[in-house]
Amino acid sequence: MFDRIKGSAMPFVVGILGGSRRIYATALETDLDGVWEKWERSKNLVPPRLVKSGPCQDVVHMGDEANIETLPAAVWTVGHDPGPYHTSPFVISRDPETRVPNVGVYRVQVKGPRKTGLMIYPPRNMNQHIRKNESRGCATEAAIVFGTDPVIGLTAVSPFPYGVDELAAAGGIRGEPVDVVRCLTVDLEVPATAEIVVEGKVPFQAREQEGPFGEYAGYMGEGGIHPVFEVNCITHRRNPIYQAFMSQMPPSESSCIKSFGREMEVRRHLKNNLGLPVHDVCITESSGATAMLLISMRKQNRFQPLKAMMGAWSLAIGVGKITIVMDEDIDIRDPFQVEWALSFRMQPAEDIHIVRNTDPMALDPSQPLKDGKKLPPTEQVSSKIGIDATRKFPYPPPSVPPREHLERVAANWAHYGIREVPQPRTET
Ligand SMILES: Cc1cc2nc3c(=O)[nH]c(=O)nc-3n(C[C@H](O)[C@H](O)[C@H](O)COP(=O)(O)O)c2cc1C
Ligand SMILES: [Mn+2]
Repeated sequence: MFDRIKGSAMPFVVGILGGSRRIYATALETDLDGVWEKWERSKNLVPPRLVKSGPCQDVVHMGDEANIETLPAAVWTVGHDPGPYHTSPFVISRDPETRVPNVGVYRVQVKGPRKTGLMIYPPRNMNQHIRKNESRGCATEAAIVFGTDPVIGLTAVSPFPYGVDELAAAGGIRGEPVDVVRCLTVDLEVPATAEIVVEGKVPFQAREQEGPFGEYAGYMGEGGIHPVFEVNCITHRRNPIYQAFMSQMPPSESSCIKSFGREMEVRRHLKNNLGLPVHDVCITESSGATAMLLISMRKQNRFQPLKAMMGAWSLAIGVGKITIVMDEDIDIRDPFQVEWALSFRMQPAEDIHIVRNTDPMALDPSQPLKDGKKLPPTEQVSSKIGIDATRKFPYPPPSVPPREHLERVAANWAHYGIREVPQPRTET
């Protein structure tokens, strides 16, 4: 938390939801092993509860008084970004037909005191609201919320199916409804205890250049044509705290959050839908939580490693440009062990599968050029590599002393007069 920000009275916090895997677990009020179970609770939707008033509306700035430039948004990639961005906006909007709300994180580029960009990828849920509204010539009302109960932030960055209200999913994780208050100028409800709420709309067909922005892959992205948002009013707590996500070059808060969510999605699909004996799934942060997918399994036959790769590739999330399947004794979160498995359980001529004509990863700068020019995302084609680094037949015993010996030595370490006591490696 930074509490002396030049040009703003508000303190600025960053890294509070995904500064590390431990922080992420803490945000869900559990430990690393409890994260999966907490997320499973998000399936029991608990609709929000409407209350009369809330601290998020203690202070109200209407019309020209509502200046979004007073919020302490940062310039993240100095020298490359055109200006400040809000990286942790929980954007709430509503389906005009079903009235079901949605919460998503879509970055907000500050463009003026009452005008911002809203970078929404085509498959995102809010796009459907905009499309439906614009088919009737209407604007799309939205509320941009900063600083909430952590479970709301974590559901807002997770892709629930269209039609699921992320606030109801957050209620499921919490085990009690999220209290919401009505907005003052738009037909929406926002979490009553939020720090800051910016109400406004995407005017009918308002689109403009958005970006460039320092992207998840660790390179600048050019941006593109995206919706524009106009501010009606800003409400906030009496002494609000402003929240941002650290993104850009991995590892980052963004890569931590994404890897957790995507690992759980791949694991759920491989285990629950395909019945594969998967032990662990890791999507590395160095790959922007996208490119490198590691799977360990206690395989029951020689076909399952390839099935696991294909199962993961068939998901819409586009992960695993490089996918490696290993036996369950390998700790796939330890790069040393992964390289050991690749070195001695894999034959390049036999165990590597290259699949062509697959969907590309967004913003992958290695995407091939055509006639020296970058192709637009819709015309890009990529490929995938899958490596089966599981043992194909019985192996000799590993060249390590018995585990009891190692544990006895570790337990006696201090007794030998050596001060630092290392943790014994219990994996073989
Ligand atoms: C730190 C962070 C920043 C993100 N920024 C954007 C963004 O600018 N635009 C976007 O379309 N998705 C972005 N996402 C992904 C969406 O938030 C995510 O897909 C979410 O599920 C969207 O909500 P929806 O499924 O209700 O559309 C970001 C995710 C994270 C973790
Ligand atoms: Mn959604």
